Amino acid sequence: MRYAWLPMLKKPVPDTLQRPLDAAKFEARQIADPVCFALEPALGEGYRIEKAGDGYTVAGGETGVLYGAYALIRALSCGEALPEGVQRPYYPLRMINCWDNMDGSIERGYAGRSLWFEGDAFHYDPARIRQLGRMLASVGINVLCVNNVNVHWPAQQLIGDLLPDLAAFAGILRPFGVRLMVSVDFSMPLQCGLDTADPLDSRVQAWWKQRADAVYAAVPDLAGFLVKADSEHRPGPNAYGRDHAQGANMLARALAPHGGALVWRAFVYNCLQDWRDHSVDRPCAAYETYMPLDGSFDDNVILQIKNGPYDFQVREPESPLFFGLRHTPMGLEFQLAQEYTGQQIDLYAMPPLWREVTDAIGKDTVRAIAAVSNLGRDENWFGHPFAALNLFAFGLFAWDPDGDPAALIRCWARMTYALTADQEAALTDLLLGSRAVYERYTAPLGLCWMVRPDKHYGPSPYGYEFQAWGTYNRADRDAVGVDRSGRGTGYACQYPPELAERYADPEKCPENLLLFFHRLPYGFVMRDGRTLIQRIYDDHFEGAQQAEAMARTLEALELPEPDRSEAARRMEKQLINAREWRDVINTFFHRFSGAADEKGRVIYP
Ligand code: GCW
Repeated sequence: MRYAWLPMLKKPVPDTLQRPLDAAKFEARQIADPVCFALEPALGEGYRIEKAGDGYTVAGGETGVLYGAYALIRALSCGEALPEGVQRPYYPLRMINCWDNMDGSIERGYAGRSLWFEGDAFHYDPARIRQLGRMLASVGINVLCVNNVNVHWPAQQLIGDLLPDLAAFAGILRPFGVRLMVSVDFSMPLQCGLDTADPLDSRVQAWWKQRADAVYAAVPDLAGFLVKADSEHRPGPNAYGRDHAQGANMLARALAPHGGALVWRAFVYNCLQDWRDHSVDRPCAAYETYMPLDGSFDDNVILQIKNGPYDFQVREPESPLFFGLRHTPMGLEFQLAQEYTGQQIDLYAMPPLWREVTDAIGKDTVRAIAAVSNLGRDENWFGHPFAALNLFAFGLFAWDPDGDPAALIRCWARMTYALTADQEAALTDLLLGSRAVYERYTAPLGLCWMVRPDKHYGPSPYGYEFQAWGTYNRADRDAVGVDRSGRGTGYACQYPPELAERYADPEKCPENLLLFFHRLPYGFVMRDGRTLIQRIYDDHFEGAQQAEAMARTLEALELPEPDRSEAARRMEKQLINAREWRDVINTFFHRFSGAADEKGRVIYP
């Protein structure tokens, strides 16, 4: 088993080379020889690569020298110029959040079972975990949160009885520069004999302090705790009348003496909403919760915010918190696992999304970047062989957010397959365009949640309409969407004035967000003169057609096995999915609107 994007190297690392640097040297020397390595501890995660005679010198800190070895392999195998001068990561915290449960399942996992949990215990193949470490180091990912943010028993014990096992696991990844983080349960003191988890209770504070001390005695370099609190039935400070700053700071103070970070998720909303009530609008929730707390979080708290205000939907505006918070350290959360974006069956390459988000919010607005992992125990780690791209590119993007999405995709393709120039360009274009195609056949114009409940794969325009999750399209025979301008729920007003004004005006609102911000009649005339309903039909027909074209491109690539068959098998499913979306959504709107398709295509009655 090799890591996903280096099958091009002739020889896998022999098991005798257990030190990551020895392994990296072995790999780098397959590409270029001689390569000399120089340890310069002061460089930390940074590295410098220089041409030296026929070969190269790679200098760096303990982890930097590893990163440098992989950067050299990348540059040479992609035919790119060597990076000049000292290279350092843009974001100090580059993390994957693994939603792995201790029973071996993975919440929203689409690549098999957990790589390290099974049967309510740690259970893994150390050689494979070393491969994982190598894979993460090769793209600069430096933190792995080991368990699901929904902390299910016995995962609480990761910071209790299971500490020795956590320490052993950390020990395997440490030499690769990968530190662990643990998701903790805010109510844990209650399970350990206290009668409260109130963050202002001194016994609770002492309990967490003592816990943190024990954890750091076992894993001295733990990156910190990750917390999902008062969110989707998870316990939190609200139960005691305390706010999220009080909750987060209490935990942060227990970690502070050890240099740990407390990552607090901002994914907070009322998941018991009455669909009849139009006055509550879920996207407003996080801003309402956190804006009043701006400036009250301790320095070692990071508020981790999903890119959009809903939940990794196909198209969302950026969370208004990124524009509003001024005095709160923020982290940006993406999801590599394609929960709402094809589940590692349909193609969906994410680099264009990330770039769009950091361009919109300003890359220096956040100090940390995290992504929900798409890894699993499948032979190829990712289910779909191309889903590897998203982890590969995520690491490099977190290192350098100015990287060009197309270049990241091309680099991955080149390191993974030996393709002709034409094939490589075709694969790059296929992936680069995959997000737009998916958006077209599923949810154009910013319409969210028309997805099958629970599983989140396939169309179901009424699936979330009468539920408690705050996820409504409110379609009727005249119009569709929610008015989020000041005349409606007011969500658009959470943005700074210029943006708020743009979003609030259907004539100025970006078309791909039109139905996110507005409720519009089917006859609304779009900028190119088409009616809204015609645009909905066109997008679904064209999106499904583009998926067919993708299938033809894929076939022509003649990839090596087993990737060829695996990708083809998944593409067949993608086509079925695309047709299903096209027909279900078109029929849904046709039944309401009664409008015929101007082009006379088949819309089922
Ligand atoms: O998207 C939702 C998912 C949940 C997930 C939650 C979250 C871990 O459907 O499975 O729970 O988001 O981000 O907390």
